[in-house]
Amino acid sequence: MAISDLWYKNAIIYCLPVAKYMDADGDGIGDLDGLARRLDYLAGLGVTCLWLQPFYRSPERDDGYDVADYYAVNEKYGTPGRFVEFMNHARALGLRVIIDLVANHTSDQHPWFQQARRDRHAPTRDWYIWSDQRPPDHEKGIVFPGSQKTTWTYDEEAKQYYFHRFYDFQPDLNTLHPSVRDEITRVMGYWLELGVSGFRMDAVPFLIERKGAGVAHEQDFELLHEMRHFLQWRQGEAILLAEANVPPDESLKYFGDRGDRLQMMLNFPVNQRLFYAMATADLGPLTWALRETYKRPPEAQWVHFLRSHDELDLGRLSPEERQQVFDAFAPDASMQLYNRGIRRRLAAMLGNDRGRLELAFSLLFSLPGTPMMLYGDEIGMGDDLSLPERECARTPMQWTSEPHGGFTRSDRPIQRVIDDRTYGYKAVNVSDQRREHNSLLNWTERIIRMRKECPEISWGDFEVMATSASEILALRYDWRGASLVTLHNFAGRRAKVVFDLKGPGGDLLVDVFNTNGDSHGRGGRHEISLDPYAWRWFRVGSPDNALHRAAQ
Ligand code: TEU
Repeated sequence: MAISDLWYKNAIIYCLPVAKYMDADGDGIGDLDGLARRLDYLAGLGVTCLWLQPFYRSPERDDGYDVADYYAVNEKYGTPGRFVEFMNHARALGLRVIIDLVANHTSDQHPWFQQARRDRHAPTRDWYIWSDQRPPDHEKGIVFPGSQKTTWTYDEEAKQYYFHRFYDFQPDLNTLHPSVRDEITRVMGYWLELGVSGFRMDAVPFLIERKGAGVAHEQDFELLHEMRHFLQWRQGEAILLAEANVPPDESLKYFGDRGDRLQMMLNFPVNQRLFYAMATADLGPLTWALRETYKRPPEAQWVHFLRSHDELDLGRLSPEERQQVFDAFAPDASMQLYNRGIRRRLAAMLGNDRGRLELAFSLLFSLPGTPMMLYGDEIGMGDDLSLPERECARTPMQWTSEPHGGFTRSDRPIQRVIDDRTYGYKAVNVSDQRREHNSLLNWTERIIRMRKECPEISWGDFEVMATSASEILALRYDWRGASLVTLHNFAGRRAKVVFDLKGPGGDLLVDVFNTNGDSHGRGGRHEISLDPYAWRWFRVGSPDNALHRAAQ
């Protein structure tokens, strides 16, 4: 396969909510036309794939993850015609677009549910999960503790309880029902026809679950194969990216042993241990997660991320480990969420410390896989903890120092633009950072540019190297005859690392970002000192990989 065949392996993904990105029509709400005006910015940053969060018709009680019509563009954001124009513009710039597929549940306002609740004999009644009695375990498996009390709620109209894994206004679909499966593929087919390159699949472990009162735990992984098969038949280049927060040993079931299910998964095992490592400089759990997620079918790919639009879920750390991350990055209870996570933005967690932010981003762009960024992190946006739950990290994008951060010309933005002294739009915005050579934004643009030229990272084999320093993560990547080494010092003090590099060219390490950073090591033995939180990327044996790449 050529790099361009499996485009997703060397992609730079950027996730954004249309409503918060850019308002073109002046009603205070971001829209597709506004986003279209920002596509040159995104292409210039080096992004190659946008992930659009739900923009469908919805009562928006869960930021659009409560879909009322899978085929309709939310009127506030635009029309189907505007969507096609936006897609056309994106395509012209070489940007791919993937969209959220929220198939585990609908909004309770979806006509399927409205019809189902009114009539026991309605064709859609069995598309949802009902019970005459409230199951005794109705308080188990709640996803949003504190905001959600049960997973079974009584519906007056239906005269039965219905099952909802998430909020009570999100009734679960019975995804084992053949008609529901048909509907899901129909929705996929519709958006593929409009040019999307695939889907971020919401809540996959729940999607494939057998649901119902008293049923034993069982998952139907065949559904993932069916969806992949359909997808590839309709559009060969399209991909499925799973949101599945599962332990590493379960991930192969989502990829499929032979890579015949989902191409990509968000790497939750690495994500939470990465934050633990940044909090403590103890690299044990992170190294474990990297090694545990090493094995995967050749076409499968992990997606790494720092923050997403949801809370930073630390649910799979031990209670002691989790507490250490809380102590370091979210000491106040108001910064924590659902007893398991952190709801802050990255810059705020890292105390707006440029050195630590660069360390985090350098890791994002060099962990073996495909990086995914959250909108606004490229300029170091902060959060507004006065907003409820996850809303605090979903504030409007800060474009300029003009009123409302240049997000809208309306006086009533959909949400207040952050305006505090450190993270407010006057201090943190795109246009100022464009003018400042060493801004976080310009730095990010440069590191993305380098990342794209290092397919060793995304395509190669990798190894967590054994070194003399426990606080430094040393990774080696080998691909088609070219090799790369990265070092990251997680500690707030200077540290020295010694390691042996085997293979051709091992005597010379060329620092790809810094003319004074090369290391010469006789017999492949290198001794390198790193400042607090410093990081380095080295090509092995040569400043360039093109000459040394084996032909394919
Ligand atoms: O999240 C699904 C989901 O399972 C997450 O809430 C997960 O439990 C959490 O991140 C911890 O890993 C998706 C969306 O990302 C979220 O915004 C929605 O609220 C949710 O689905 C319901 O649709």
